[in-house]
Amino acid sequence: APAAEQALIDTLPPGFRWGVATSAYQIEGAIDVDGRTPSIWDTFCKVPGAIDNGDTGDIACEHYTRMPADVALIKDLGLDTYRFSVSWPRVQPGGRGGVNPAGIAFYDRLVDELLAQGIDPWVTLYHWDLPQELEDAGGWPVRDTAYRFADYSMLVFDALSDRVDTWTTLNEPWCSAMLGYAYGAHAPGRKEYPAAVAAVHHLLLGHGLATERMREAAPRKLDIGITLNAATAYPASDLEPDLEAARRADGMGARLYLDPLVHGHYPADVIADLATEGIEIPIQEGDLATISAPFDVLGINYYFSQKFTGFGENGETAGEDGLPITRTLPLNRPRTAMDWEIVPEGFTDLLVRISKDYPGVPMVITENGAAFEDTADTTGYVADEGRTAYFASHLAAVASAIQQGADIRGYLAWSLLDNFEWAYGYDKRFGIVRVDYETQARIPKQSALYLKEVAQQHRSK
Ligand code: GBH
Repeated sequence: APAAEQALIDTLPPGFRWGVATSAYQIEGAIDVDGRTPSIWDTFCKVPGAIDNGDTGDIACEHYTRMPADVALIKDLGLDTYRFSVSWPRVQPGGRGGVNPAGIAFYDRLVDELLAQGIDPWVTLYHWDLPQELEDAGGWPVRDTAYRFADYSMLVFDALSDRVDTWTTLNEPWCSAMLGYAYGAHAPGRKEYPAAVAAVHHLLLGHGLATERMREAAPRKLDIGITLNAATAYPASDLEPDLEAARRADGMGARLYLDPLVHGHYPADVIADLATEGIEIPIQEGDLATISAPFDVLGINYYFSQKFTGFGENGETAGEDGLPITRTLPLNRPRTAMDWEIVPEGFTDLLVRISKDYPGVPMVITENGAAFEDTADTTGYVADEGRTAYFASHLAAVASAIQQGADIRGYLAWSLLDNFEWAYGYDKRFGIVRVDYETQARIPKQSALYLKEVAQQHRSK
């Protein structure tokens, strides 16, 4: 890493956690074995045009059968934490009723394998694979789904909490709600904005219900939390419409989640914005107390930040619908293969800001990483300088935030393996380990060795 970045990385505090993350549908494959039923992603992948190249998670990285070797890989990389998600339709087919012994057995073996290798297991209960039967009953826009989620969570908790210390309820509820129900880019592919806002509330309610029940049943002190995707929304200028656009983007992207979780109320400005569109959050009595149940760790997934303007192309400040314009403008930075701009200082700004506005909430970076068009040499080695540089600059950004007072306890890279990148299919590679999809061979990239070294150096200090 450049000297200035390395100097910052050297200041990361003792006890800082190093790891990698994955999610079930993106790596497991084996979609129809051991009693698993379809999730909304199995269904969505069959919709023509929904996924680039017509890709599906049917086979993915075959992690379901290759799990022990994948755990050995994490061990070889010298990382101390592995964050994985549990597939709801494996553990509780159809989303209701008792546990499916064959389904939970996989995670039982995974946890044992991790512990045997000295790796700390970190469970995410929901990384977007809702059982299709629950979507058929209305999905997240329907209140009952929150209760179904809490019941499912307890099935997993009862099976694994004797060995797992760290629990995340939801991964990025913004994505589940907005990409899934407003923009239609993710499963279930609906485009119904009011339903998406209801989904936000029911996801948060599900988080709160599950948190309360897990806390109650916890056999010892455990870390329970939620993971949010967040970014810094920079205004394009100090002009009122630009400031307003950044406020709205930050409101819908971050505060709509953080405020109820930490402060126990939805942000008044966002409620007012929604009201102008005739949308009301379906809050019932007691919901906000449940949603703001104390939690131990806030997971932050960061990829990039954006600049916002409230002006349209012709200087207008309202769209044809009469609503204010919120539009992104380029920051003119280098981009990853996702076309996402590389904005490490947006990471620092985000973390410092969260630590000020939501004090007393310890954070862990539960995902950070980048897709690049990796090329392998004749030996298969992948010299992914772009990704390696991305990790270095973003680790330095985390260290800088800590210097400025943010309480950040660890860093988990996204992702262990190249995998099924949702609507982009297998074309976009986020892995620190290359997957050859013909042979399923795993080939560590340069960035994996970089992370191994940084973690080693840090521990030896
Ligand atoms: C994560 O989502 C996922 O948790 C993970 O499964 C996935 O593989 C990984 O990222 C890589 O994509 O301009 O409207 O898109 C991150 C998804 C992408 C959500 C950027 C916020 C910015 C808002 N994030 N997005 S938008």
